[in-house]
Amino acid sequence: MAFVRTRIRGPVGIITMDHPKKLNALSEGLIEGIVKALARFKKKGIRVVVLRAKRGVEVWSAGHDIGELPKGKRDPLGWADPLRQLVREIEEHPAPVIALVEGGVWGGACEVAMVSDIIVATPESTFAATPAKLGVPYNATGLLTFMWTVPLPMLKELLFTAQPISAERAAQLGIVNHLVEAKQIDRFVMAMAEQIAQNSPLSISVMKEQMRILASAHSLTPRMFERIQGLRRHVYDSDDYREGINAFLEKRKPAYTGT
Ligand code: LCV
Repeated sequence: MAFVRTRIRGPVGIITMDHPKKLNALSEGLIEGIVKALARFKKKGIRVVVLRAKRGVEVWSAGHDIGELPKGKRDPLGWADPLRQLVREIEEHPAPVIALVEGGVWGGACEVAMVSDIIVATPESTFAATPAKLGVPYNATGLLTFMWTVPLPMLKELLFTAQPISAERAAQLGIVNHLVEAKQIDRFVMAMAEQIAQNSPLSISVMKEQMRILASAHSLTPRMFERIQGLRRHVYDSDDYREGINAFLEKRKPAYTGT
């Protein structure tokens, strides 16, 4: 599988993102590798999945591959976008997914870590939610993932500043389950995975699916949904949306005009 390596250790399946050239940006190819690994693990009855990067990386994942974002006039985070598919695959995967985080987690990769069932991170890790920095209108289910994980005032600070927060702060907020030193994190995560694997996989998978259904139970009327889509379209049709992407690709700071 391109950009992804997998390993099975007893009841635990390990997926390692491995595209250093692009800092594990969530490109279509890297996401395809993760999705295929999850499908293989499901077939094999794997009881816990660990999603990680290679040891010692500075960046766990740089988030959505910015070069793959549409250049405007199309929803950048629509249903079929690979990032949206990946988030759904993780939340619907029958086995718990533990995100073993080391390094910087950016943009959509924050959502990938937060939609995972458990996050174990090294103290040096950081988390940055970046739609505002790029001028991107994040999508409704994506914001819900964040809202389930981060207290609203803190989520607004994360989203509006687009600045990284430390794993320590994330742990204080309950976003990160455990902070573990880099030299112990492998052993810690494997011990937790093996502990979970000893419990009833049926009970666990059904509780995971129940919590997903209950958390996403919202009385959103068609009128509300259309308003959300209209607001988002105003953004991805804007000059600012194109400016955010072009500025990144041209390696310069964006100059937003609010138009
Ligand atoms: C493609 C990349 C990327 C990348 N895509 O190394 O959440 S939303 O709505 O924003 C959503 C749409 C989303 O997730 O958008 C992406 C959000 N991600 C970010 O804003 C992070 C963008 N990357 C960076 O800020 C820097 O790369 C960090 C700080 C992660 C690392 O900086 P550093 O100086 O160590 P470079 O920037 O030089 O990156 C190394 C190579 O990886 C590419 C980048 O273009 C460069 O490629 P070249 O060597 O060909 O120049 N790269 C980094 N991030 N998200 N490509």
